[in-house]
Amino acid sequence: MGQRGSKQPEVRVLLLGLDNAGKSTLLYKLKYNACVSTVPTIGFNVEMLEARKNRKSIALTVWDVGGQGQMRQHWNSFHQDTAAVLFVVDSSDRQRLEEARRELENTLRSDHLKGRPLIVLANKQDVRDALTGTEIKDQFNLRKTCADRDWFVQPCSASTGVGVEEVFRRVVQMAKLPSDSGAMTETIKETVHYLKASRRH
Ligand SMILES: Nc1nc2c(ncn2[C@@H]2O[C@H](COP(=O)(O)OP(=O)(O)OP(=O)(O)O)[C@@H](O)[C@H]2O)c(=O)[nH]1
Ligand SMILES: [Mg+2]
Repeated sequence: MGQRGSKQPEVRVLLLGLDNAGKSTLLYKLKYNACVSTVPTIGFNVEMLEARKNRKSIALTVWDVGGQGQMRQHWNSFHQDTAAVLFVVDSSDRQRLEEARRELENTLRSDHLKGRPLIVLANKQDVRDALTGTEIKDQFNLRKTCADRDWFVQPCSASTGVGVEEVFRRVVQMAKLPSDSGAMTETIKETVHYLKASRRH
């Protein structure tokens, strides 16, 4: 999290979840209100969204990190200075729900994410027989796992846009504003440096 030259606070939001959950589709729906056709993300996508919080203009930097198996080991290099975590779940994929629960629990163990708000997005609600937000909340045992942080489950469809506006409002409402102005720039530099270095090997 940091501060830009215009003194507009920057708030870093992390989009995580298994591959195929719909993270990139959601990112572009939030940014362009368009249904963009995606390919699996190798690395990350990042977009800046403008918002208002406490009567101030803020910049939400949304980091969408690839969810495939080999990408998950890099998730922790994105944790630092995160103001809120958005964990996207494919609600129509009952078979991978347990895998998603495990990855979420691993993520929440990170020291960098201690006390950070969590929004679980029960995505793909347009698919017939998708699990509801309440079913996902219960299966993830969020009341217990998230006793030490603010959390919320938002049903949505990144494809149709249903619930996406609510996602945006929740993030702005729950994300903590930055306190350390230099940290965000340093984190971006470190992350880009790290990814460039790992591509060379
Ligand atoms: N029906 C439906 N399909 C969706 C929805 N959101 C995403 N999809 C589809 O799910 C597939 C995967 O979407 P992505 O956004 O690429 O998934 P991702 O989470 O970014 O995947 P990785 O980059 O591999 O981690 C695409 O075919 C999307 O069109 C949704 O709300 N409903
Ligand atoms: Mg993606």
